[in-house]
Amino acid sequence: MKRALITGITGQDGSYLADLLLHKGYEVHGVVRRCSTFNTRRLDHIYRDPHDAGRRLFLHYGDVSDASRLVTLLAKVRPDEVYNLAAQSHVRVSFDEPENTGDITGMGTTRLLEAILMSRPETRYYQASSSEMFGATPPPQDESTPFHPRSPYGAAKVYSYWMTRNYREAHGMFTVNGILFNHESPRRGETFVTRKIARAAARIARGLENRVYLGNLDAIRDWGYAPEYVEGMWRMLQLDEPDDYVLATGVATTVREFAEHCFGHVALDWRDHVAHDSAYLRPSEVDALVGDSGKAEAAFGWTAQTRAGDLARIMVEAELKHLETAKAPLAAVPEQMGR
Ligand code: NAP
Ligand code: G4F
Repeated sequence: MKRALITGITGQDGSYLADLLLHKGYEVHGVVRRCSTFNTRRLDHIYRDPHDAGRRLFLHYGDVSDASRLVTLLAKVRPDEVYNLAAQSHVRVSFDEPENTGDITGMGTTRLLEAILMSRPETRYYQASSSEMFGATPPPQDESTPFHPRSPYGAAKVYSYWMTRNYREAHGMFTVNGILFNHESPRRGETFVTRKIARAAARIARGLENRVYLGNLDAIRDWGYAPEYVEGMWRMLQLDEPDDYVLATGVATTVREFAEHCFGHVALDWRDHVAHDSAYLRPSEVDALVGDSGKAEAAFGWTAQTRAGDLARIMVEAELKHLETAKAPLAAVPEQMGR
């Protein structure tokens, strides 16, 4: 039985990756931050009581800011594959917390790579790199496009990208960068724009609120469906040789068009319900990200299947279902936190 360790297992991608690896018969170990509230909501459906015989999901407290903990964890688990998905992953928040973002999204990678090098260097390593690294460089973007990050988050991911390559070149480790364009799902964090819009469209359709405040509606993103992207992560670690790959749909959609899709799905006109708030603008914006994942298709046959219109439908449907089943509809995300 193969053994995998996932940092960021409680996040959107980590939870889908855990689903996939359990389905493939892996023993899955996840690093969870100690919180005063439960942060394992996205894992509820696969969680098994520690006393159950035969369980294959194991959660361990840890933090990528804590190097000694990563060393003891790697020595204990001795995984075949490590997926480093942990990050302060919100671009707007990275302008408020540049140092913390550098520590977690940047230095966290080095701490983890070093712990692997010390304990079991033959471990295969996946780094969650990002299209945000391309920043100001115009689309289409692929593996040879120069980086020009436009946020502390993007800069931290560029650092992690190069550290991942350096451990490959310097120490001969099997390390890969998956350069993933935006990918979304009903498990997306509530303050990312697709989830924020889908959630608002559903709540407005049910009469729970009337307006959603957004920032830049002109931004262009390449939005895919998260479960397809975690399959791509896994495939990268099954190749004969380590390399770096872009995963994207290749389709450009503006924030405005995504709002049109979501509100259209509940027969509403987005213009009646979307208002502007400059609090959601970034000090420097990434205007357009549209990826070319031809290299991944050629190397391991990966292509994105779901496009923005279908994604909007999936996300709005999930929000409507949630409202039907929730005992009391959850409160709106507080404005100050709703980045
Ligand atoms: P996410 O939902 O924000 O999940 C981030 C995960 O990192 C959460 O499990 C979070 O734990 C964990 N984390 C944060 N700080 C940590 C720390 N100090 N130590 C340990 N764990 C920590 O992000 P996602 O959308 O799943 O993305 C997964 C990865 O891919 C991230 O690295 C992200 O930057 C990158 N990425 C995402 C996209 C995308 O479109 N989704 C595109 C390109 C790259 P809590 O649950 O406790 O907060
Ligand atoms: O949903 P977003 O916050 O995602 P963003 O900034 O593209 O970052 C996501 O994708 C990256 C991959 O390219 C990941 F690496 C990163 O971890 C994260 O998952 O914003 C998308 C666009 C931006 O241009 C933003 O300015 O939507 C625009 N936007 C407009 N109004 C808004 C809002 N974004 C947010 N979060 N909230 C708004 O109200």
